[in-house]
Amino acid sequence: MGYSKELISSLEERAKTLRRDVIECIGVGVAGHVGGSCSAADLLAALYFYKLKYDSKNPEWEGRDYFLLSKGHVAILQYSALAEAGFFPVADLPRCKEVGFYLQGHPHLGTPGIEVGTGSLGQGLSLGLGMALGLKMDGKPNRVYVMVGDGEQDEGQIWEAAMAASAKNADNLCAIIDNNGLQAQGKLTDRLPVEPLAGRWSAFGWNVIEIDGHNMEEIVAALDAAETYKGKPTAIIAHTVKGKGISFAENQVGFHNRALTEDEYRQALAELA
Ligand SMILES: Cc1ncc(C[n+]2csc(CCOP(=O)(O)OP(=O)(O)O)c2C)c(N)n1
Repeated sequence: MGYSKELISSLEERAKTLRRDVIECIGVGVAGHVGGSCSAADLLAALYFYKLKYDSKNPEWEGRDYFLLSKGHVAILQYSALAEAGFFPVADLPRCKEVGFYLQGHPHLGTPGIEVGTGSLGQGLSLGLGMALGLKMDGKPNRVYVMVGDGEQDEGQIWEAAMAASAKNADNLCAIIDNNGLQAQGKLTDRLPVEPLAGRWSAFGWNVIEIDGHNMEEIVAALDAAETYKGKPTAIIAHTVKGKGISFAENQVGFHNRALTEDEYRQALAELA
């Protein structure tokens, strides 16, 4: 696809660093969202270190692109990306969730690089659409990216936003669906199935791109294609594995938000070394 090996391997390395940051931040004996962070780590690495325009020393820079983590329960992954990108010190990550600290369990306004508060699932795409339409009205070229969980699509508000975005030709909006097949307590297929996903998004009027969400070349190509597509918003359906990169956590529902034992913590870091 024409991307240099150096670019792809540097982004893969970034993704590994993000996974390591997440594990170090969660630590031992305290619940943390290992699964949904690791499924989305490659996607966030490509967003923060390839695609998004930002100035980490001036988070309010007018020329920036907007990234909204609608599946806000994996805030820790976004904090890791923001810290590695220079928005705040990496050394602050382990203080996440400390009472009164600027890194809370879900993204909130006041943390450098966070555009909206999320965590109550279903709201991020509507918020992103509002931003995208506002940018269009002002004639600005900035783009808006929203990461949505696959289980999160059980929220009806997602589909209201999807319908409105295509009706308004919001081609500066890109939804990235982390399609890891699991939600908090089971498989989507056993709970509320969302397939056929590509057919649904395209029926709602979106340009749809399906990729392997752990293949860095496919990820950057999809982000580039979304940027140049005109007339419709783009949904990137990223097929991922919950817990990716940590063998004992991969595709395990228990690791949605489970505490790590000392042994698991050490093994996870060893696998991500
Ligand atoms: C409105 C709302 N209902 C319930 C929850 C609790 N909750 C947190 S994560 C989660 C599962 C989300 O599944 P998915 O979107 O697939 O996330 P992932 O598997 O990628 O972590 C639920 C139900 C919530 N945060 N918000």
